[in-house]
Amino acid sequence: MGRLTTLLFDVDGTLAETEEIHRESFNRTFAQAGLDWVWSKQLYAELLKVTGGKERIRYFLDTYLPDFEAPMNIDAYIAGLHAAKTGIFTRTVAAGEVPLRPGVKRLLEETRRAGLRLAITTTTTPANVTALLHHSLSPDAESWFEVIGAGSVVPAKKPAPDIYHYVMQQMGVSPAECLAFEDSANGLRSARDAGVITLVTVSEYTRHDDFEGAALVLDHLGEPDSPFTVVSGDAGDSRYVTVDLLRELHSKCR
Ligand code: XBP
Ligand code: MG
Repeated sequence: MGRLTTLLFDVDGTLAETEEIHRESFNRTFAQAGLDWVWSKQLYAELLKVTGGKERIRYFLDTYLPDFEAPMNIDAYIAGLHAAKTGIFTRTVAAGEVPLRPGVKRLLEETRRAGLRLAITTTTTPANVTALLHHSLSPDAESWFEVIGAGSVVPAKKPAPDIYHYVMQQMGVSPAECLAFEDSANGLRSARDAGVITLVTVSEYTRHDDFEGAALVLDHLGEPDSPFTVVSGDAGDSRYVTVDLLRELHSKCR
């Protein structure tokens, strides 16, 4: 049985409720490009089943606008739209408009004091991670994470386990010594298929996902004055996530 040494954090929906900012960034990009595409909340909830912004645009076109003719090679066109969208998203984050979810900063600071190793395992574009860590967590926060596994650094995005395999390989750790934090069924599947125990905090677009296989499902990580609600699993007498709770969860699930 491995002792818990390493925590692996998803970004969108886990560190912060970012998907509405992504959706607005996509829509502003489409408008600036002279396109009449508008992704409503309802449509975006369906499109979120496809991870990766470029893959999501491609799925949208294939599914809803199969006759769309791009003014250039379609992959280059999508890449151009996505680069513009990333610029809008990172500028929004840099303006300080994206708060971290409850308990995230408190728990990260506690895990660092406890000597646990930290990494990021996300589908999102690296520039988005840099902006969020710098502007919403701390100017030096990128250095808190030994590896930032993000975007197209792996061939297959979540729910494939590639990003978890990549980050654990870069850190030289085994799945048995890790615990993952996720918010979606895609993310949970990715972590579980990589053999990693996973704690889920549901987010605004994922609260109705199937979280079978999660060690614990909460509404958020909690604060001393703002306890979490257990959606499924057993958190004992804990009312907010601490290093002790993570260690209990890890030893119980190995
Ligand atoms: C969530 C995603 C990302 C974001 C959009 O990533 O699937 O695609 O929705 O970001 P995770 P990009 O939950 O793994 O952090 O447009 O940069 O992909
Ligand atoms: Mg996520």
